[in-house]
Amino acid sequence: MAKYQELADAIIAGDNVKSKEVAQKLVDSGVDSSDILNEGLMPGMNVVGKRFKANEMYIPEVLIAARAMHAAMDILKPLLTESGATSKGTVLIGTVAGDLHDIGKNLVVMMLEGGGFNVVDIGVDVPNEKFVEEAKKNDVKVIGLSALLTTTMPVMKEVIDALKADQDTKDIKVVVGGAPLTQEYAESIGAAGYAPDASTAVDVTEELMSS
Ligand code: B1M
Repeated sequence: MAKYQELADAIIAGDNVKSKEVAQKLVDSGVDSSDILNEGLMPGMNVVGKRFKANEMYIPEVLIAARAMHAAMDILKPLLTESGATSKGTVLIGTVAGDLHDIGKNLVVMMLEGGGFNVVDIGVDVPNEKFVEEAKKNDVKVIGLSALLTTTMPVMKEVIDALKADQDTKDIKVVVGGAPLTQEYAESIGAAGYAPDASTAVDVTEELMSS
């Protein structure tokens, strides 16, 4: 029987053919889809996150690992939905208005998905009111904002203020990230969390979801 470690290793190695094959073998041998997710896929992406943080893996390798994760997820997703397995919660994420940078945001999305969250990615250059609208449409507990420009950092505060001003979204926690940001800046604009990298974004989101 295929093993969880084999799946984790395929993801770390970025082998999308192998990750799909191992996930399928595990499913065929009767292993529960959430166990495959929790014991194979997530540990694999955890290692990727840690190595990326430690500069032992670089962006292209992380993207290739994410592709392998998605290949395995293609097998698991229908089964997870069927079995009613719940994710760790829904995160809405986007790059703020005026900002087109999305490489970092996409890494955060991949790590969050690999970490077991349901992610609604609304793209780049997102108007402030769209964050509020989408938060209402989806059952969102945490919102992630990304900004790479010093000129778009202040837009994050506008989004946070707009969420706080609306009765339906005022309690949603916001986590912010992007190269020019700091913990101090995040605090000064009223964000509930700050993550300097994609791996920390998963940890911070987990904390905010459970708080
Ligand atoms: Co632009 N750009 N860019 N750019 N660009 C920077 C950011 C810049 C620092 C380059 C420079 O001048 N040295 C500079 C900003 C200067 C400033 O604001 N002070 C800059 C500029 C000026 C511009 C333009 C204005 C250039 C122009 O047109 N004159 C223009 C603006 C367009 C716009 O957004 N309106 C522009 C355009 C572009 C491209 C389109 C060409 C391209 C973006 C392509 C894309 O994203 N699809 C681009 C790129 C690639 C860069 C650099 C080179 C790389 C950014 C990147 O992807 N880094 C960048 C210079 C640099 O950083 N060396 C630069 C890799 C990525 C993995 O890191 O995004 O930091 P990062 O994400 C990290 C963390 O920050 C964190 O996790 C990620 C993974 O660890 N993180 C989060 C990010 N978001 C998070 C959200 C979270 C949590 C963590 O929670 C939700």
